[in-house]
Amino acid sequence: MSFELSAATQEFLNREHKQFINGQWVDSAGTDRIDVINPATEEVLTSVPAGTKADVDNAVIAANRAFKGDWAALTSHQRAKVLLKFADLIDANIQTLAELEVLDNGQPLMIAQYTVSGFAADFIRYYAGWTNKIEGTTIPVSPAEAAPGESLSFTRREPIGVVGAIIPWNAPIAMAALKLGPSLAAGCTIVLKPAELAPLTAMKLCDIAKEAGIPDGVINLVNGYGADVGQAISEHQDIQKVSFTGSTAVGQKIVEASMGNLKKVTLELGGKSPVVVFPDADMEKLIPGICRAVFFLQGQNCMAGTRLIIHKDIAEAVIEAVVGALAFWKVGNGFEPDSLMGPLISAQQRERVLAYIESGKAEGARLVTGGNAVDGPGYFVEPTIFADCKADMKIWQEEIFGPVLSVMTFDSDDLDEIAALANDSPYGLSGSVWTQDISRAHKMAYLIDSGQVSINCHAAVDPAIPFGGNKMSGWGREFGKEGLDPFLKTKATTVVF
Ligand code: TAP
Repeated sequence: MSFELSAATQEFLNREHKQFINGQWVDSAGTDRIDVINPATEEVLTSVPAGTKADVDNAVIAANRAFKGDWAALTSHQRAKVLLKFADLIDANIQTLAELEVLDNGQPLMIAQYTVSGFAADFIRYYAGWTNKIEGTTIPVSPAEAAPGESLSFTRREPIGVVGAIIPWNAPIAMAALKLGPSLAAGCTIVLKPAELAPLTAMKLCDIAKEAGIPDGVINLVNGYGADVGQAISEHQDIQKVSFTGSTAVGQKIVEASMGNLKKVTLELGGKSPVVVFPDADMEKLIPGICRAVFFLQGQNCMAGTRLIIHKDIAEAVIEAVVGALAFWKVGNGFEPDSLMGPLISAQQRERVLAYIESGKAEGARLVTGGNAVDGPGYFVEPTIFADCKADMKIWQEEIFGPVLSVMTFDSDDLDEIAALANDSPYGLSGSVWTQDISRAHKMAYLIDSGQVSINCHAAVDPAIPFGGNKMSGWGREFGKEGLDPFLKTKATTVVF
């Protein structure tokens, strides 16, 4: 496989990577480094500092200064303008950012290009539009014994302060944009910790933000391990809010660590989303839809539709058609033009996924296709489908975060019974319903207990559509206007004339 990296990508890789604090790349207070591995080749691409609490302290000082200083001094129109420039420059750097994402995360180039432009840039642009629309309310009461017409009560929406953002490795640039967009639009400043397994595009975004004119200290990035840097952010007394995307287990640790100053916490956590299919589903939409729902990003996708709950009359035909469609889901290096599935992120993640596959076999599920690691360098795993699953199997209950679809059938018209199957999970992030019967579609969507339900598609995502989880899938919402609210606080003011 030969792919020539752009000069800008090569130049970025050749740099000595540091921490981005107060608008400058600076040395870490610690000396340890973390190798950044290409998951498709297992080669070391570069290394980043294993940051320390002292790095976080320095980043928070810079973020606090900018919060009260240069960032607060901009009008909302000026803030919008600089964010729009940031978005335009993300688009202008699409090739470098996409190449770095493929090298670092493994996803196919075409998907990386879409993520950079169709998601990250558009996400920043969407939130740039909110900067001058953050409004309070007037409240028609007469408090403090004022006569009617002789007082005014109103609210202001103010930025919450310095935000700590902790992100995972599965869609790195998308996750960084997800945190930067609403926090900066609200007027907050940020200390961002990328995942140690995929930090490169978040670092490149810091260069781009500086070029766009975002003042020094508004965006700070501290590389390092979650247990050190992530923990220091979660505990920090001068961070007012943590916005986290990652596993449920780490989300719980962050809640504990945040208690010292009762900082506000938003959590986007795991999922095990149901794909509920009725016999009248449109097969032309359904078959590619199931493949995308589960195999997009190699299944390392919190929204992945990994539990297929399908009427027994069509189950075998649909499974056969999905297996046929996998001919298009070629597994390979993300730079190969026809790859649709790259490697998993790490050897550890591959072992974890393979262990789930073994447990599926041991617990008696029927392996329909896949089930193996792919020979050669790289952490590739075949797209895998298990039929005849039972509700108590690990592959049915637990989030695998890999390319594994588990199938269970139903033989009933009782929507409550089908919904009980769909809701039999500690998670509640996404889900989809496939039918051409509009009443059944809406009733079923209503019954599914998750933050997002799609009808005749899976995981419809747009910057304007609120996204987040019920149950163990999280706290709060991101995206859309609701995604801005956690970065704002309300001040109620009353004046008596
Ligand atoms: P995690 O292990 O939870 O890691 C996420 C981030 O948290 C990483 O930056 C990690 O640092 C950091 N971290 C680890 N320990 C920490 C601690 N004690 N305190 C603070 N931060 C800590 O998740 P992952 O393996 O990267 O990602 C997979 C999980 O994320 C899946 O469960 C998936 O469902 C979920 N996810 C959810 C969503 C949404 S939107 N709901 C989106 C993507 C992924 P290091 O890894 O650098 O050590």
